[in-house]
Amino acid sequence: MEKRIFTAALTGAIHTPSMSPYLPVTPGQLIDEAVRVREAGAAVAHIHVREPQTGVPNADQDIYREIAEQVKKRCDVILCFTTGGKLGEPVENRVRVASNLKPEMTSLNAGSLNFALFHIKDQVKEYKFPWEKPYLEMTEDFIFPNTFKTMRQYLEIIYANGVKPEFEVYDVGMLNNIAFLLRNGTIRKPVYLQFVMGILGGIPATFQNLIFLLDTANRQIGDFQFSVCAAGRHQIPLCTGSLLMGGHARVGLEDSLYVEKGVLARSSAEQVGKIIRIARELGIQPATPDEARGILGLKGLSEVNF
Ligand code: KMH
Ligand code: ZN
Repeated sequence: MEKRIFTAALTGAIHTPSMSPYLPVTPGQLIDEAVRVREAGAAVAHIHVREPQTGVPNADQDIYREIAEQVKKRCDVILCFTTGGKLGEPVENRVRVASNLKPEMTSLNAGSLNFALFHIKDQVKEYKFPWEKPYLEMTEDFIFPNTFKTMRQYLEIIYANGVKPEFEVYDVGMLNNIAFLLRNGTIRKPVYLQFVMGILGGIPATFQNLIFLLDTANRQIGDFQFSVCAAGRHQIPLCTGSLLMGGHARVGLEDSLYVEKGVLARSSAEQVGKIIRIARELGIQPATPDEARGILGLKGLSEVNF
């Protein structure tokens, strides 16, 4: 039986609290969600944090630490912390979690893009918090900055702290960025790619595009591990495509609030359960966290700073 890594992205920085009552916001909710997705079969939980009262995404180092320590007490899930943070977070804040917690893994966004959410603002009938609508609206004029200098500086910090970068690839040109940074020695092999498909400003979530991404990565990078996540209704189809093409899969409320058409997911664990049911039908088993550590070459929980 083939083992694949299932990741759950618990809250992210795209959706706002008015979009779903199930979006975890407080440290307690995020800790419980991390344990739940592990129980459902995920090996990795991708972590963003938010201001507990209002749900504004932030990069609060105390909240990251609280989540890391409490989750570690309760289960062995791999924690992959975001270095993307909220839209508009200063670049120097986003990477601090790598040096503070020295986790097994963080995200590393592989290039800049128009990260646009303004088109979803009308899906919400009534906003609970005054920050939500302006946060979505400002993205009409927003570039998510991940310059070559930022990527180099982040990678220096990440590797110095024994962290494995998970490269978030939103479009095909970002594979060129990774290939360049491999050639000049900034990135170390083995490479782990997370294809993030269907963001407005990035590559559309289609099977043709997934094949195009994989084909380009094969030519530009050579050997790599990859996972796929996709926005909204594309989540489960593209994750299934990844499994069929030899990849891993990421689900979670960061990427989609639904578990099926018109039905809000009550937890990221429901989406984990769904993709793992599909995987088993395909003869694929979920890797345990320790098996995922082996596949990705992670240092292990004994080496983290929490
Ligand atoms: N926060 C978004 C701009 C990551 O976690 O590194 C992108 C994001 C990626 O969530
Ligand atoms: Zn994220």
